[in-house]
Order: sequence, then C-alpha cells, then structure tokens
Amino acid sequence: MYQVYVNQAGYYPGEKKMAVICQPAEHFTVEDMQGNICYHGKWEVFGLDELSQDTVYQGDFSDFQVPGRYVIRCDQGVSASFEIGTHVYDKLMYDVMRAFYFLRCGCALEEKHAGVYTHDACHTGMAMEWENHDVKKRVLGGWHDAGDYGRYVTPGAVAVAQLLYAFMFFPDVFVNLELNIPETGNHLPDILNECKWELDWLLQMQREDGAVYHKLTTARHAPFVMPEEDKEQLYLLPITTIAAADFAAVCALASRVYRAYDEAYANTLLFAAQKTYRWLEENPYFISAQNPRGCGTGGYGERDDLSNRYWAAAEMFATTGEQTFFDQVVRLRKLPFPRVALGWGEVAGMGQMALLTSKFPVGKGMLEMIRSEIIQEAERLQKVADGCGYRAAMTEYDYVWGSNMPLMHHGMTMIVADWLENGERFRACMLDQLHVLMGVNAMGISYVTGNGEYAYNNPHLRPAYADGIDACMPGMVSGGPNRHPGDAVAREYIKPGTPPMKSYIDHYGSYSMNEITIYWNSPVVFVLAAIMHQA
Ligand code: 9MR
Ligand code: ZN
Repeated sequence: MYQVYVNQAGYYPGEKKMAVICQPAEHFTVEDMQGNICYHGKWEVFGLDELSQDTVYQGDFSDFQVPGRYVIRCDQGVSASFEIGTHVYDKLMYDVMRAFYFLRCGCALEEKHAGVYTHDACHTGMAMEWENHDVKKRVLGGWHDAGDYGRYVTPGAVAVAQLLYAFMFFPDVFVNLELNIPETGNHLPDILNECKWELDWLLQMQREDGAVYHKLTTARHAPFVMPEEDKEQLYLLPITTIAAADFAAVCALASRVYRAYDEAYANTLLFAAQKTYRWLEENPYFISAQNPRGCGTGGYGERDDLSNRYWAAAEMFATTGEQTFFDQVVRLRKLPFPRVALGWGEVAGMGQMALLTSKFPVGKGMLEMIRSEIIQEAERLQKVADGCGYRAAMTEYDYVWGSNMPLMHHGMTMIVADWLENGERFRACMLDQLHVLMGVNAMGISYVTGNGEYAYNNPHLRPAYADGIDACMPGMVSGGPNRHPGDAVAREYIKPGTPPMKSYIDHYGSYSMNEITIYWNSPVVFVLAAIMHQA
C-alpha cells in the first residue's frame, strides 16, 4: 500500500499528470528507479473530497516529460512506480482486450494463447428451452458474462457494440493489434476476431421466428469450479423484446463493420438483424425479463424497451438508409428515455453513435439535438470532476454495483463530445477518468488485474479462483466501489458510513464490489483507444 496515488500504468509525456496524497504535505520529487531526483513539485491543497471524505492534496507534474520509470516521493510517503512514455498503455490495451479471450466459452483455452490459464472446453452440452424441454438446441461459444458462467444477450450485445465502435472511431489503434488468439494472422484484425466469437453465439440465440432468447444459463450459478466442471443442464430462458432489440442493433452494426472484410458474414448479420427487427415490429409491447421460479442466474431486467428499440432503429437506419427505420427513430425520440446512456440497460447513447456516424443523412435538426445532448452531458461531467479531489466525474449516485462502468462511460461521453467539436476540450478530464481507474482513487488501487504495482488481484471470477494460481489472469476490470454493499462479504467488511469511493474490497467473495464483466472491460477499450489514437 502506497501513500501517494498515481496512474500505475503511467502517463504519456505530453499529457497532464497529477498525483494525490491525503495528508498535509508540501513538496514532492519525481525520482527514477536509481533514486535520482528528476523533478521537484509542490502539493496544492484541494481540501475535503466529499465522496471519499479524504483531505486531498494534488501534485501536478505535467511539466516533467522525460520517458522512464519513476516514483513520487515526499516526507509523508511514496507512490507505486509508474512509467512515462509513448507506449505506456500498450500492455493495458492488450490485456483488457485479451480478457475477452479468457472468457471464451465452448472451447479449450490452450497454453500457446492462454499461458498458464488453460482450461478444457466448457458448456458444450445440449441446451433446452426453460419452458419446453422438448425444444433442444446446441448453442456453443460466446463469452462468459462475468464471474459467473452465464451468457446473456443484452450485455453481450452492448459489449460487442462498444468494441466495434472503438474500432470504427479509432481503427488505427486496432488494425495491427495482435492479441495472440487462435485466429491471429487471418484476414481480420484481432478485435474483430474476438467480437466474432460473441456474434457467432448471439446468432444462435435467435429463434426461428426472429425472436431472441434472453439468456443461456444453468438454473443456478455454478459453485467456484473451473468452467468445464460446470456440467449442469443449460437452459434457453424466455424471449424478451430487450434481447431482440439489442440483438438487431448489434447485428446491424456488425454488418457495417465486417462488410469490408467478409461480405458473406456481413450479409448473414444483416439478414439476422432484419428478421429480428420485423419480429420486434410485430411485437410492439414490452416483454420484460424476469427470472422464472427456480432460476437464480443474472436477471438483466429493464423497466421498458424504449431505448433498446431506439438503438435498433438507429443501427438499422445507419446500415440500410431506409426511411422506415428513420421514421421509427423520429417516433421514438418523442418518448422519454435517458439520451446518453451506454448500457447495459439503457442504451440510447449507442443509438446516438449510430446516427452520428451514419453515412445516410439524418438531418441537421436531429444532429444538432443529439450533439447538444452529448455536449451538455460532457459539460456536466466536467463540473462534477472539478468538484472531486481525485477528478472522478462521479456523483454519489454513480457509486453503484459496477461503478467503474459509469466512470468509463463518462470517459466515452467526453470522447464523443470532443469528436463532435473536433477539439480537445474534454480530453484532460477524460484522461483523468482513466487515471482514477488505474490508481488515482481513494483506495490507491489499480482496478485492472496485472496492471500496476498495487493492482487488485482477487476478483469474483470463478476460473481465477478455481485455477489455484495466485496471480489472476491480467486485464480483468473490477466492478469497483459500491455504496450499497450487496453481498455478505461486503457487508461484513465495509462498515456502515464508509464513503462511497471507499466502499470496496478486493475479495473474491464480493460480487457486488469485485466481480468482473465483459461490459466493464469494453468501455475501457473504447477509452484507451481514444487515448492511444490521438497520442
Ligand atoms: O451489472 C449488474 C448490476 O448493474 C446489477 O446491479 C446487478 C444486480 O442485479 O447485476 C449485475 O449483473 C450481474 C449479472 O446479473 C450476472 N452476471 C454478473 C453480473 C455482474 O455482477
Ligand atoms: Zn463456458
């Protein structure tokens, strides 16, 4: 545990750099690993930071730009070591992308790709419909959602979509990024190879009539065993309109992205999207997700399906340019739903990305509206960050289960706002959100396994526990602090009254604070891509 908090992955030479200490201090130095003093800085008092209850002192060392490995030292303590350089985020990106590979289902993870984190093929049994056991189907592949072995359509669609948008906005970051996965070296960039693993699974979740099953899980979460040891019966849980809408959206989006590489696959995706979109239109009433009696896996219920239908219509329009989809976008925009949310539940923000990047014109009026929705949100976030000693754009209401998701979504919103303005107004604040994730936070911890000298290491992640290996596979993003301890371990260790930013424990038993999910990794990929793109 260190007293001085820094981004443990490091900083680009030319970017803003800020360390934090939570006790009165005046001067600090930046020292190289031989103990040579390279820079002198001064702590500035920020004062009481509300959501951590820390009295924060900020140390700016942006002026120091010499590449190398350093620590920050003062009379009161020292930081973890960190790097300054032009490649400091390369490993982080590699690891957060490869986390998806580690979550692959239906195949063995072999040593040449997985290193020591191997396992046999898992969840290869026949699935049956929950409601009608006569309907059987073998559904293979996809990513395990999280610490559990469930596979769920809506979060899967959102995670893929965020990766695909990262690729669309910042292709230069990915075209040559090799991930040492089984497909590496084929005709696709590896990010598209990895997304295809999930898309191929999603396609199997479509029913003959275009409806889409909500999830594919066992009746209960498995115990903490390796995935291939989880041999319980697999069930296809009832169809929902949210699954259908997110499915149509991501398939339409993917058909645009893959077309340049694989025409046939793009057509398959588009055909699937069209079929499910038709089903959605024939089923205008919300069919929600509710766990049937006897099923205890993830719910992923939503209050309504408006933003999901909006996202689907927007992607269908961006892919086909057809008027009927545009009419649906216009109709849905009259209804109330949050405008910039990026999933897993509310997804209108994904729809905005489709409309903003559409090669078919959506009209000046609508563009202006979307633009101001996003820019206003980015401005609000910047003010929130200004009020936080750690510069997190997080209100207390953001410290929920998986708070690192809003943290990164806020970064995404700032990125899109800068893209819209063709400027860098929000860039520093966006970078601050990554700094928070990587160590400039009230726990002084890096929330990405294997990245940073003081990184969390005990996620609620079945294989990470069951494999008996001390070091967790790298690149797993923790859910992070949650002001509502939602499990027995969290309630045992987190005393009532603990400030939101400190309501965290690195314990494998705490699913409400320390689980991992595919859709907590995906926004980190997007944020890193933006940072690496402009570097
Ligand atoms: O990420 C989800 C979080 O927003 C919810 O508050 C929580 C409780 O409903 O569920 C989380 O999703 C979990 C899912 O239901 C099952 N797989 C693991 C997910 C992360 O904990
Ligand atoms: Zn599996």
